[in-house]
Amino acid sequence: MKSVFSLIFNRAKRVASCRYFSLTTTMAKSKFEYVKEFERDDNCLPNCWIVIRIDGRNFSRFCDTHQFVKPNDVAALELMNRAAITVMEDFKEIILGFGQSDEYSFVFRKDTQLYNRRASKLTSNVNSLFASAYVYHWPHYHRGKELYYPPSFDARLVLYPTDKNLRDYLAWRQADVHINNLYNTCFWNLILKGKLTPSQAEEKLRGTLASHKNELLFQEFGINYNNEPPLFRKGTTLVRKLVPDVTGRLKPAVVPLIDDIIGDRFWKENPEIIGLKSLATYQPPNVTNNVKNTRSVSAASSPMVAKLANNVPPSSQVTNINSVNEEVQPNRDKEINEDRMQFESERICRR
Ligand SMILES: Nc1nc2c(ncn2[C@@H]2O[C@H](COP(=O)(O)OP(=O)(O)OP(=O)(O)O)[C@@H](O)[C@H]2O)c(=O)[nH]1
Ligand SMILES: [Mg+2]
Repeated sequence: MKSVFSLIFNRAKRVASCRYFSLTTTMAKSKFEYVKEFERDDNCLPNCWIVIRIDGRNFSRFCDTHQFVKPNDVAALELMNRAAITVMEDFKEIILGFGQSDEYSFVFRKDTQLYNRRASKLTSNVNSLFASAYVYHWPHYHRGKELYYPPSFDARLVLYPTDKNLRDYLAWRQADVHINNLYNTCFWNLILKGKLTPSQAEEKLRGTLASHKNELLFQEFGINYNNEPPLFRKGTTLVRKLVPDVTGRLKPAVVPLIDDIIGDRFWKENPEIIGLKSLATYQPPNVTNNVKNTRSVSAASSPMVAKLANNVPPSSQVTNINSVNEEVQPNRDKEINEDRMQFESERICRR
């Protein structure tokens, strides 16, 4: 009798404790869940290009600490490209990347539904993958050079409602490469070869136009600015193409190009990018007509980047034959435009 009673009692106790447990957890959920109400929706507007730009935080110090070559460190630029390629290999809805110095821009398809177009999700995921890839690939690009402290990047997301807005954004970033690089090439030549102090070099360049800087480089140092490596003058554009693998089968790959993306030609030759069409097959540039470009760029491309685009040789992979004409025959209009851009640019960075 006693044992039957204790059996019933224990059972009742178990049921009661289970009920109590589920009641308290339910209560806890309902009691605290209200905090979710503080979260705001940040979905991007539909049908707009989503651009995320990351930028190295205090990279002036980071580059000094790690003794990057001034004004352009090829290994550092290639590492930026490698980190960006990692991002694009993961986020397949990025249609184009553009990078220079310590920054990279990523353009998402305007119809992407990734993360329900939530701005914070997109921005933070792209940014953190870029930063971790930068650190992950550091040893390969800076062989034997210690990474003294973890780099970090800021990130912003901007929406561009029209194709023109997007192209103007990319043109703005590429014009920035040109303005900064021309200034920096003059600045460091004045210091390293001209033996001026940084403040003397700064004084000498203050208020000068692009045409004047071109002249200064040529007259004082025998440098034709147009022969400087295209990587330094134009930045890197990452696009998706179909590239033959070792067996000849076409596979999608992220391909680094060094090309003018300000003018119409690039967009006419690669209409699938903005048109959101199927990938086009990568067309290696005509090597005969591309000697000048190949020479200067091959020094700036790595076997690693070449491997990424499925065995396309580095020199052909990152050049474009059509940019040769622009470089050989810079016209006056272009120069005037550059001068104007320079005046308009309030941010001229010195390295
Ligand atoms: N030596 C060297 N420095 C570079 C190179 N690329 C970028 N940098 C440095 O990175 C800086 C990038 O400019 P900013 O992004 O405006 O400056 P920042 O110091 O990163 O400052 P915040 O972005 O505002 O945090 C340049 O001014 C250079 O100091 C390179 O190839 N060589
Ligand atoms: Mg920066």
